[in-house]
Amino acid sequence: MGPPTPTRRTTDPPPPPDVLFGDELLPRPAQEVSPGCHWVPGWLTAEQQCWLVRHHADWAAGPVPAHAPEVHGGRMRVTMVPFGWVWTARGYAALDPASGAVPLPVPAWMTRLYHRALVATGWRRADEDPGPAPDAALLNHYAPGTSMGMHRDADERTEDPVVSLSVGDACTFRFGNTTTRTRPWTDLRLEGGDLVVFGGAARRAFHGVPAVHGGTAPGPVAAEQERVGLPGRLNLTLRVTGMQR
Ligand SMILES: O=C(O)CCC(=O)C(=O)O
Repeated sequence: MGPPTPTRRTTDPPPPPDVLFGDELLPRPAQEVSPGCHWVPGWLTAEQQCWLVRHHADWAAGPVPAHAPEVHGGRMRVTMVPFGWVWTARGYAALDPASGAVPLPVPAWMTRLYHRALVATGWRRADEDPGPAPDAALLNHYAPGTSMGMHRDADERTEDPVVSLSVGDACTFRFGNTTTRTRPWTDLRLEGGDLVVFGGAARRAFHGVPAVHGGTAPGPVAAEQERVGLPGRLNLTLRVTGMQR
């Protein structure tokens, strides 16, 4: 379910061979990258991505404003908008330590996306109880040239899978192993619209984003990003923390 292939008129000049035989025209089947890590290319439509881009500024304004958290004395390069719980390097907090504000609740549409993503990747059947709702979401913005180091999602008290959605520019997503930040790992090129879900044996695997590839967003999404002044990549992650209030 990728962006539509542009139709050519017979009077158009033939495309150059690098376009005619471009890698982007190869199908990208869903795959299990490593046991428990599932990748579904093109899961979000361009329209859904545009909607997320359009609303980013509303969420980024607060109550907990978009911010780059401090980790080990340094500032992350990615800005985050939290929903449900505020992620900090010391774990999840009910209030934003900087502003004292309570984050927005996780909206119903994110819960629906979480449950649909688990069905799409085989973690649940469509006809069974959908399981717990995500109670923490992070909307990350990667400006062009930014990255995220290798880390693992270890602050949640449950083993429920993490759902991760890409919007806008493509990135290199590095999915590693559960014991070290180093190899073995697999580098995936995630395009805008791709879904990754990791749970089970992959739930605590190290992962990161070493590169965002500027100017690669699907056409209509790039146009919306330009319109609202939000170049780069968005990533929405949905998690079940197991935290009690
Ligand atoms: O941007 C991504 O694809 C991954 C984000 C991530 O690793 C995180 O939020 O923990």
